[in-house]
Amino acid sequence: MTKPLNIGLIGYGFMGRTHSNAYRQVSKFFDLEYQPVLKACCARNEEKIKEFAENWGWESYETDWRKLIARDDIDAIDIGSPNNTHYEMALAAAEAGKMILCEKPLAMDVAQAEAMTAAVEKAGVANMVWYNYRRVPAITLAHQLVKEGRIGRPFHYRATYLQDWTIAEDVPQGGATLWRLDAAVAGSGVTGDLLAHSIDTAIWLNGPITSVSAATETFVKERMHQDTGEMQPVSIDDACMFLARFENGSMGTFESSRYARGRKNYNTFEMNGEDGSVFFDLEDPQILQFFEYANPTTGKKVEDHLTGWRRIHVTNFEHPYMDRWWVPGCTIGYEHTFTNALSDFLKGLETGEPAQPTFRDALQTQKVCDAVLESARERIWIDIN
Ligand code: 4PW
Repeated sequence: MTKPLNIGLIGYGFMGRTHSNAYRQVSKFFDLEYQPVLKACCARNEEKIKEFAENWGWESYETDWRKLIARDDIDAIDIGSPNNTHYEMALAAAEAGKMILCEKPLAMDVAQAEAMTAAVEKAGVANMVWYNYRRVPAITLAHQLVKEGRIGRPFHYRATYLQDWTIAEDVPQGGATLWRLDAAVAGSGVTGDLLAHSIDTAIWLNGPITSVSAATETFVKERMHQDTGEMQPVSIDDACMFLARFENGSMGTFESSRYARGRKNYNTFEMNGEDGSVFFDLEDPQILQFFEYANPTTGKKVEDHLTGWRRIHVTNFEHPYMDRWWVPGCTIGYEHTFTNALSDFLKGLETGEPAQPTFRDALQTQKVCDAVLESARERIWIDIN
């Protein structure tokens, strides 16, 4: 027996589109008890949200998010609007007893993230944060291999997240489309926008981060505001690098920039353990590279003529999520990571085993982000509890 789950989506930008696509696709590919219904979407600009609703097949729209949350016919609120709106909306949605799916990063800072986590836990509502890259099948496979103990005791974790779209000085900041460059709306620059993904993946694969030492840089000091046309100081971090220590004794390096010419969405990680290593690069998304310190036939721990890095094409039915999509060898893409995440959330409602990352998991990522920014400001190591 299937159960409808009425969704109310806030936001119609990039993430509004990825989420809408997931709601439309998920029941067609996954066997689920809960079936999302695209009940209503919401944004302040009526012309834009009406067009968005028609394009994606939302049954109705609202221009006031409080009205959306108050509607009796909405079961779950999806917060896909800019970062500075998450806090107020999540608190109101939890208060109204709605399930919440929230875009990353969870909040502007740890204080907000803590209050949001307390609110959903007090209300007892299902919650998840859209750290979608966990649902790239190759990354999920890396998680599986690490948890199976195949790389042994971890020593190193190395992550990079590079883009190049803000190099030109005449890229404006702020406004509806460039709020990621405005710290008052985004909370931070690459730390919250890009490294938050790397941190989420790192914690998932390698456990808690206990201390960090960071440096940030803002290369272009002033930009024109998109709405007012006025030149204003740039307050975000354009680039951030940090060292990390993990609870399990391993060490990490993280680097992110929007000034890495030629890099568009270069999200990589490598993890080196006593018995093996894994490497992933989002520019080659269907591949997981795996090095096993063992003879592949006998399993004996030796390096011999058969030892070497394997490029695993993560496109078989045996691989995470892939039995739900096409046939072996046929790849899936960026948008599928959101559909995979949504299927996990809906499965979680069915089984009572909440899909991760929950708000509580994302709070931990927020703690690392805040510690990174503080460390860069103060030029000291910061411990994370
Ligand atoms: O969350 C991130 C965004 O804000 C993304 O995963 C990539 O970088 C794509 O857009 C930005």
